[in-house]
Amino acid sequence: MQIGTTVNQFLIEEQRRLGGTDNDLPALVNDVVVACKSLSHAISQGALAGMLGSAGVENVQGETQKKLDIISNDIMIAATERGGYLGAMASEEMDEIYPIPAQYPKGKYLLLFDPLDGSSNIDVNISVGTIFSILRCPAGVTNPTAKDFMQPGTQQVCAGYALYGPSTLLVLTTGHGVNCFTLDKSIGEFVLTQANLRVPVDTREFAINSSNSRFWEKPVKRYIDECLAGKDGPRKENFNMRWVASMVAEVHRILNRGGIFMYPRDTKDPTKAGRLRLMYEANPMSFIIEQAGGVCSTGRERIMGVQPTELHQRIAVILGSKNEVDRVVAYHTEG
Ligand code: AFP
Repeated sequence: MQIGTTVNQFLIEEQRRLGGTDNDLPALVNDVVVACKSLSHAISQGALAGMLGSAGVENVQGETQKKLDIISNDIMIAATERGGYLGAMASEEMDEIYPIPAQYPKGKYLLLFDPLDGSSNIDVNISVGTIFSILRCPAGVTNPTAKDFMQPGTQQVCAGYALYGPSTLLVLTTGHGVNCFTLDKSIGEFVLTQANLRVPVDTREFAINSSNSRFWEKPVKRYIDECLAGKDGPRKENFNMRWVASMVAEVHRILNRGGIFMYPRDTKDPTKAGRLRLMYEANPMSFIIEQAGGVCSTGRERIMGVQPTELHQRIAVILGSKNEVDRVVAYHTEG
């Protein structure tokens, strides 16, 4: 019987191929993978296990937490806090960083995650995901604080997401390309199903929440209006639109067939630089998209080049097929 390449085998073989000797990173990713397998089961139970609905409390973002937001956060912590690979972790669902408890060994990595992205979809059975990013603890730091997490996206050593859809997928990069694994429930392992994913440089499909159009800045409005004008407009092409309201699902679609995803800065709340969070949404997704040949920008600068100042800071996100993102950036430059 042929068993595919598991995530752990893939990472160990990648280390061997690259001459790496760090077995902690594959082991840490394996702990994250265990959390994603557990989450996949919990999410698939839905109402049967009383998993749906609101938890009746708000998170640091001021958003009402779903029961599964809290459960998924707890699962990720429980799966990763004991391994000895982390100095601390940070989550969309926790105000402050989570230092590794004294009873467990500490390690050289920092883990950041959005444990349940797209959770507003969970009660209506639409795909959701988990996004994670791994940074190194700064040299000599044994008790990391929030300031040790303030590293630009270019410092990530690994990023990935799990997509809980018709099948459960894990997409991963360690800086050497992007690979996709599918959960084979008959053996309880994610096995390699797509190697070296590449984002097509061109697309005729955009993803944006158009209900915000009255708040958009001029360059974004110009780009979308041109797409909507179709063959009779300046683009001389018809465009399609998608909006799932789960970033993980949008990014996965773009990885597979191209596209441009936009959650730009807008005037809806001038105090916010955007809706999405830099550290555990924009940066890991940017690492993945860039590793697959795509482009990720705020419209004015490369997302992974942004120096973070706060753990939960928000940022504008325009990512996907190179030629379309470049066009939107050019429109921002033109003003
Ligand atoms: P939730 O996790 O609160 O559902 O937000 C999902 C998300 O962060 C991202 O995954 C979506 O692309 C985006 O927000 C959807 O935002 P809108 O609800 O404004 O469309």
